[in-house]
Amino acid sequence: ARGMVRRPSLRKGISLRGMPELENVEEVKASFNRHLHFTVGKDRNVATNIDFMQAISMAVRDQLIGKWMRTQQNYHETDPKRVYYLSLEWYMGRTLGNAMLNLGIQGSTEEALNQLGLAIDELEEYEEDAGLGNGGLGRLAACFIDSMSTVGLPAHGYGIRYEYGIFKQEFVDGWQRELPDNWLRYGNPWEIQRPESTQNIRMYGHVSNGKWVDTKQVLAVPYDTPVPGYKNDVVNTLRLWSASAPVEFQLDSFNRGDYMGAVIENNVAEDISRVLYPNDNFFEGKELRLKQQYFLVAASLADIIRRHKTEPSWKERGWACFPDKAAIQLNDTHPSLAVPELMRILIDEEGKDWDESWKITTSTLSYTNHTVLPEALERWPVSLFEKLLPRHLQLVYEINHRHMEAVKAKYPGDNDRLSRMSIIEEGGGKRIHMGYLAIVGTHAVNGVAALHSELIKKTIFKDFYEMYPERFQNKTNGITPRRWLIKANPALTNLIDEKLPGEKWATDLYELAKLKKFADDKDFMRSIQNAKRENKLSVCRLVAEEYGIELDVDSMFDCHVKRIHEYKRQLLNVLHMITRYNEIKANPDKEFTPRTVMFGGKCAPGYEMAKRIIKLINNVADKCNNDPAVSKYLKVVYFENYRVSLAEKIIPAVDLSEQISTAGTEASGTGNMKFMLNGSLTIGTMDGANVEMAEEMGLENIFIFGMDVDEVHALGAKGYNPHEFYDNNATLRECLDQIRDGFWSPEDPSMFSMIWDTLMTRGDQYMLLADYQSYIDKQREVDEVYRDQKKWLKMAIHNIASIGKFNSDRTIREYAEEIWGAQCRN
Ligand code: IMP
Ligand code: B1N
Repeated sequence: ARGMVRRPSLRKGISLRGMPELENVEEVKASFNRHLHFTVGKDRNVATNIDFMQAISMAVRDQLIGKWMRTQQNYHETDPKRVYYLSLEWYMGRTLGNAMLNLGIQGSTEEALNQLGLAIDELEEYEEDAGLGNGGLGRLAACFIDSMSTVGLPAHGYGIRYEYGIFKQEFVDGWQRELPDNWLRYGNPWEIQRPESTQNIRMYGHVSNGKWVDTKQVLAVPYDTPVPGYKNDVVNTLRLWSASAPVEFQLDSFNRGDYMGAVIENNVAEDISRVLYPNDNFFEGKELRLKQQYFLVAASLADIIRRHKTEPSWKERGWACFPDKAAIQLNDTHPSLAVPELMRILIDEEGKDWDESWKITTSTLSYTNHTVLPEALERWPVSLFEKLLPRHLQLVYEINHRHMEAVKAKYPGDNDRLSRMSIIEEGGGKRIHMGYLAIVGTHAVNGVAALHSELIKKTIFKDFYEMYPERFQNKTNGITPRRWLIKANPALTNLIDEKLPGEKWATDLYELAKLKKFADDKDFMRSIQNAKRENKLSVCRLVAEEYGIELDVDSMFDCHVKRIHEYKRQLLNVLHMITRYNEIKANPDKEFTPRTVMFGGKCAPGYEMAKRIIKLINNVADKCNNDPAVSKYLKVVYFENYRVSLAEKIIPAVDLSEQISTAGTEASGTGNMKFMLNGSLTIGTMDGANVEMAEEMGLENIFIFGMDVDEVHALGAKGYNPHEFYDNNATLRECLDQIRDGFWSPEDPSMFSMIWDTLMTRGDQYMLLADYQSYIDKQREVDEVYRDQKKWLKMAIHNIASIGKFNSDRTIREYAEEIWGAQCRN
């Protein structure tokens, strides 16, 4: 019949953790059939694969609902301290596979569908990614909410239900093209609309006699998604707000009798949750973005306060209990309007005085910084603020006034410091520095890796660290081993299960240290090699199907996947590929270690330089892949539309992970950890969490190259001149000249002149040339080790066994203990 999947599953026996239970199999079958019939409204003859996927999703969702209600009811009854994670981005990816895994019903579901002639792993491919994020920051929120449920924290995620997530990337002639991500087109079986919990949000207007009046209204309608912990019966909630126009929205137009016009104008209000801003590590000061931020903050705070007012502790102590019962984490400064908004609620609506309000606000809120890049720091023009949030602007001024008084009292006469520390930046149009506001208005600020947390104390927030040293903390990022190992890599999971029976390691990754004793074990090494090969073969099939390129499964899979950004230095990788190309062409009889260099990643639609870098990679790929003399040693693949679900396929198949940012620029990185967990070796700089990975695995097990942070700063201070490196390095010079002269763009010789200019005439901000030779040398060493598969495998096993620290459960326990004061129940 049409659209039916009849082949047996590719997933060979899902190990012990997913053993089908007969009872459950029957229940899943019945539930699937019921949903197909009654919810989807189709029978087997006309149902499509999307219908099947939706029916099985609802059957799985049903199994979550009871646990979900019991969890929430239990929170209500026991009234524990709750954690609220506010984020403009939630990069969740797909939900079905993860839900089955965490419920422990993978095996039963697979078996049930198998008996119905359907393959679960194929149906899973029909689910759209929830792409409500750009990259690391949004995916971190997703890993964190998985971990918060798994460690048993009473936690709630809050975000925006964007109608369009991160754009779909296509290549046209090697250039990136952006297409809208209409992820809700077929409906979303995982969300439940809660119109009864709608919040009314106000904006614009003005302040008169201390009152915020003449405001425009917009409704925030919540949609809840259940977030199950790993086999612990806990189900927390991710609540995403959708904008909707109230009846009064266009009252003027209605009154004028312009009914049609008024209804059509509703779009303006509903635009607030239309689309995710596609910037990573970049601040774009657009009014609509500020509206999104306020919309999230206002709706979430109102909902949080509404909830606490129904709790028993409130009846006894009122607002005094609030900081004891709620911890609100701000994911970067994007939701930092929470500071003035909570102050507004307390002062204007609850009638509290300033001091009490300030105490409640600062002791409830805390802030995570994710970047030191100046172009990413949010500095909103006061004029925009004044227009959209006039009352909040007054409050920010008052906060700054009191803050300035405190600075004066601590540093009498130090006027330089005073002006440096002002939340309001003067000169060239006043701006509000949201980072400073977030530090002043919270009790804790943390960086996301040890190096990064030290850097913010020494650079962007130095004055604030000197004034409030006790507020500054580190919380090294982590990743969830459920999605990134057990779900993504069943082959490796099975091997670990054989050595470490039981469920312990799935939540305590430190358990994997016990694998160290097998790093020399011949059988285990062979099994690990076979698992990697199996995963590589899957990617070979994918690449053959999608791009018609035949890959050599035994070549080294060298992989650079992340957002395209100059600081991440994809260009440095390109220089390595070109160097290789030139070397192969110059030495036709020489043998090389075969490599497949893989790229993946989107760039912001307006980022010109990044767009050229993408085109350059695609041109290099074409030339290498179509030259038989080169392609036997060097193939290049640029995966289109890299996203969470594609990462789950690629990462388990990789031999070498590229983590090559200029030291001091990548706050943490989390992709680095995903590769390490999946048995790739890393070539990288001493940046972000790479530093701690090197510490955990030992410098002998990672390929570290290039300048460290101190050297980068020293070179910058002394005056960096890329020409010195160009003049003194013939192979480097050849690569750069080729880029300048059109060797890589015969269709338009000046196509990449912008890249040349950036490096050679505009100062090479990220110091690629300074790290070039060190990188090339280290890549040679990588080749050598790869030829010694025994050594390679030993290192890979040792790396996997050293992953413990990078479990996001560990990160979340530290937040709970050291920032939130909340109890983990598991
Ligand atoms: P919320 O946390 O207020 O959004 O409510 C979520 C869930 O908590 C509800 O669906 C109930 O399970 C439970 N709950 C909240 N308030 C009450 C109450 O007053 N009585 C009983 N259960 C409640
Ligand atoms: O946050 C990740 C880190 O692992 C990465 O190193 C870091 O680059 C990333 C503005 C950002 N920092 N800042 C952003 C995203 C969107 C936006 O509009 C900034 N993303 C990061 C998790 O800690």
